[in-house]
Amino acid sequence: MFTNVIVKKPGKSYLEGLTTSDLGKPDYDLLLKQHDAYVEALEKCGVAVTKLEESEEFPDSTFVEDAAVLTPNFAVITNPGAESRNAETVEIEAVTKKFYKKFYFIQSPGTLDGGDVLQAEDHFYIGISERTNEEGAKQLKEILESEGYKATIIPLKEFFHLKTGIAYLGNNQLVVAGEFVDHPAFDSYEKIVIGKEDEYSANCIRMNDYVILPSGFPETNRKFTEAGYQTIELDMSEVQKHDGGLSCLSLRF
Ligand code: CIR
Repeated sequence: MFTNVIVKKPGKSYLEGLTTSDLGKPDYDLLLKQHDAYVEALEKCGVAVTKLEESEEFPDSTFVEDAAVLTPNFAVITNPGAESRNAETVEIEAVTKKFYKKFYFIQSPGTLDGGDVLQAEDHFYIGISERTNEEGAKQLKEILESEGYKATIIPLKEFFHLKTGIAYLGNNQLVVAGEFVDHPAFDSYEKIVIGKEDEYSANCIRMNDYVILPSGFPETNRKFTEAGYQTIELDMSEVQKHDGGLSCLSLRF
């Protein structure tokens, strides 16, 4: 069960943020509406939502997931791999201090984005990506193992972040797309496989009694419903334009 979530309103500078997509310029007013709907959906899932104000100096800072890895007993402040995002951790460290006493830090030359970290019960998977380097992944693995968790490092081939293509729903069930469908690291899980054309919907979040997924993927929704989950669909078009997904917009703990 999650009881808390941290989100951050996107600023106007979001439009100047990082992206590799060719989906066009985001519409800021629509983005704000989509962000409000996201917060509303989280509230429906029964969590207390801490809402941070926008900060124009950090265009990508609405993607709060990348600045920390939160577990029940401790917080890890990351060292985000994109230069323009690196200092987003200052605010996230300050706000997580309201909830946590025990902190760890990923240190340079290690870099790590929270989007590269997936927790499945007591096992963490850590992607090595354009943003998370081997040193950062190793540091996190050591921290997690020192706290009694298992940790596996997964070098990525295609996905932007690990969680771009994988989600954990609970009950030993993973949602997997692309390079993770046949990845041996996930052999012991029951898998809901997402096809190539629905890949964006692999970044979904299990929030207490619900699974939240992006709208426009009826096949994914059907698979989740058949697996027994109640679903909430959210329009994520303006977030997707800047390489973001549902998980990126919140820290859940
Ligand atoms: C970036 O390039 O950093 C942002 N435009 C998107 C970050 C998405 N975050 C995530 O997948 N955890």
